[in-house]
Amino acid sequence: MRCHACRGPANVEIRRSRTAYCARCYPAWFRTQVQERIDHERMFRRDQGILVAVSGGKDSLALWHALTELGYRADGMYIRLGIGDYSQRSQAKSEAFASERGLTLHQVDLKEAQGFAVPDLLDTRSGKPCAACGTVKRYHFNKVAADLGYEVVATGHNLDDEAATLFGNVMHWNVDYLGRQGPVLASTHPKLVRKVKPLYRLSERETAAYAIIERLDYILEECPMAKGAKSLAYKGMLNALEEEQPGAKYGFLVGFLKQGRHAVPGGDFDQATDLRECTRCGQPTTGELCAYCKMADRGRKKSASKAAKYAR
Ligand code: Q46
Ligand code: ZN
Repeated sequence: MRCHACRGPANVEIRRSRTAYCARCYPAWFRTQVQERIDHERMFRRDQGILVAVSGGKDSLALWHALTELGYRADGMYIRLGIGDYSQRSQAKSEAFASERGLTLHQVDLKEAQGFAVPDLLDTRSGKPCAACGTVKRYHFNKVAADLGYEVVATGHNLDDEAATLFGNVMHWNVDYLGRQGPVLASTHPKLVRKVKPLYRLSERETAAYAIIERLDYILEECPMAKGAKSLAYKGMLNALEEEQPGAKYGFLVGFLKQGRHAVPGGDFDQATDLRECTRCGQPTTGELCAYCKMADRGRKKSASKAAKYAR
């Protein structure tokens, strides 16, 4: 195949659009896709401060790289989740990325600041901490962004992530989540920062190709807690379908966003506005105590009982 831009030999094939690019032209194509989504979905403007949620993986580092190359004012934020060696290695990759480019990386150390780590949050039924970990991440990215005056939090969710989430929500008919799934989550409270996903139409393969061609040094291994997660099974199924029908994932997600979402209650996006402030931490919530504060209590208890066991 020939490169769609320069007609030289191609290196990266985009099967769903039957095009391909060489390694020299590919990064510009990728960044054009990102820019086009930012503009089309009115994610943010050039004069706004963006906080990128960084994990040390290819998606978040590719996003941070693309945004800075496109001239946006984007700082990073990393949460030390306390997941053993994996966390240490992903922290090192995130710090190296920032320092090599002179970028600002904010950090929160969960154990130090909150008295628990993600492995203290295992769910009794699933045996996994992922649902709670998601709450931890959303809470701290939002809080740091709001406290430091950023106008938007950008995450590296790609097409594969979004299609797998959609698949899971359809499988379980999570109508509430379906109504909220999209590339932009508006702010409905002064302490709730706007959330955006500029890579949502780019596949994991396309993001990986960008990271490799741009020589980004990212952590290759997956979080050890992800093993056996339902989302991985959904991704596997969607990949098998994609092999047979190039463009299936894209059609599934984009078709839903264009047509399906509006048919779901709450799908036109004006989220709950009856938010008040958590009596303990002051963050927006619908109840008296926010979900994070309740969960953090459980985490601290678990962490203390583990420490007592070791002391014996
Ligand atoms: S970091 Fe957290 Fe993920 Fe690890 S514990 Fe689960 S949710 S798998 S993206
Ligand atoms: Zn709270």
